[in-house]
Amino acid sequence: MEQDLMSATEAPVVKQKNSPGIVLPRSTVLEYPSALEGGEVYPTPDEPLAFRAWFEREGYIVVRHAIPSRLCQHGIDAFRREVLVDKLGFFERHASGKFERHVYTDRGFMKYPIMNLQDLPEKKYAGFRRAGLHVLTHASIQRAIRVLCNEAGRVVHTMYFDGNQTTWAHRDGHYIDSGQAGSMIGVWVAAEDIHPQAGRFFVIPRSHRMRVPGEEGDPNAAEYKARMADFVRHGPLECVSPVLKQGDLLLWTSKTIHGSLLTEDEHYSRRSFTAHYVPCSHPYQWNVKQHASSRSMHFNRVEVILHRDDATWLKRLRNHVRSDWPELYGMARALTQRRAAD
Ligand SMILES: O=C(O)CCC(=O)C(=O)O
Repeated sequence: MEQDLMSATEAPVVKQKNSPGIVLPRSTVLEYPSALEGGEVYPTPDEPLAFRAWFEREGYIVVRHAIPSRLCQHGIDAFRREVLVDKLGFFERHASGKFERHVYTDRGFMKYPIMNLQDLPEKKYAGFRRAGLHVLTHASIQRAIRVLCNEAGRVVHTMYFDGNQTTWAHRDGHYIDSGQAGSMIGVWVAAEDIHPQAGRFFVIPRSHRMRVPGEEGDPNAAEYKARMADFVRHGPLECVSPVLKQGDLLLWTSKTIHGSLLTEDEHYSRRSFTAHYVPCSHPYQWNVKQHASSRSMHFNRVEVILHRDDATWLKRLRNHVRSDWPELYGMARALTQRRAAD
C-alpha cells in the first residue's frame, strides 16, 4: 500500500480530510520494498543464512509473531496502570535526554517515549519494568540477534512508546553503537496492532551503505536533522514502513536510517518497546556522551546495561528524591533553573 499524496510541493502532503497539512518524509511510503513484487517474503531465523543475507543487504528485517501477544498486552496494561497515570513522575526522555514529566496528547497518550526501562525505580514501576524487559529479552529476540551476530547480544539501551513523538530520521550509530561501528542492532516490538495512521516506524532500506552529505555534524543539531530529512525525502532510496501487528518484530543495523511518520489520526497510539543490542564480545560506546556506564544486570539471561548515574552520594540522593518525592524534586529543579536564568 502507498500513501495517497499531493505531489508538487517541496515536502509531500497527505490528502486526508481530517488532517490537512500532514508532511510525509517522502512522497511514496511503501509497506515493503518494491523489489518484493510478489508481496512480503522476509526470511525467518529458521533459515539463518537467508535471514542474515537479507539483513546485511537491506539493513533491516521483519519477524512476524515473534513475541506472544499476551506478553505485549501485559506490558501495555502495566504501563497504563503504573506509568501513564503518574502525572508527577519524572522520566528520562529520548528527544531531550532529560528527565521530564509526561506530556499528553489530546487523546491522553504519552507523547514522548521514556528511555531505559531497566533504570526505572524498581518498586514504583515494578510491573511495567519487568513486563517491558520480558518483551525485550524474549527468546525470539535473543535467537534473531544470535543469528545476525553469530553470538549472543547484550542490551545497551531501551525505550517505550505510547503516542508518537515523530522521531526525526537518524542513524542510531551517531548516538550509540558497538565499538565496531555499525554492529549494533535495533529492535522494535509492536506492543499492539499499529494503525497505518498512527505514525508508523519507517526505515530506509540499504541506507546503511550510503553516506549522507554533511551527516558528520552533531546528531542533536537542527542541521543534522534537516540533512537527514532531506536525504529521506529526495534521496535515491525507498522509504518502507511495514505494517506491524502486535508481537511483530523489526530489526535494523545502527547505520540504517529510520524514524517515524507523522500521525495522521490522533485517535491511534503506536505502543512499542524498543532496544539496542551489541554483540557480547564487543564494547559499546556513546558517541554523544563522555562516559559509557560499566554497570549491568542480567534479565532473562541477557546482560542489560544500567545507565542510572549512582556514582556519588549526592547523585544517589537526587535520584531518590526524583523517584520518591517528585513534587519536591520538581520544585527544587524549577528553583535552580530560575536562579540560573537570573
Ligand atoms: O519508533 C520510533 O519513533 C523511533 C524508534 C527509534 O528511533 C529507535 O528505537 O532507535
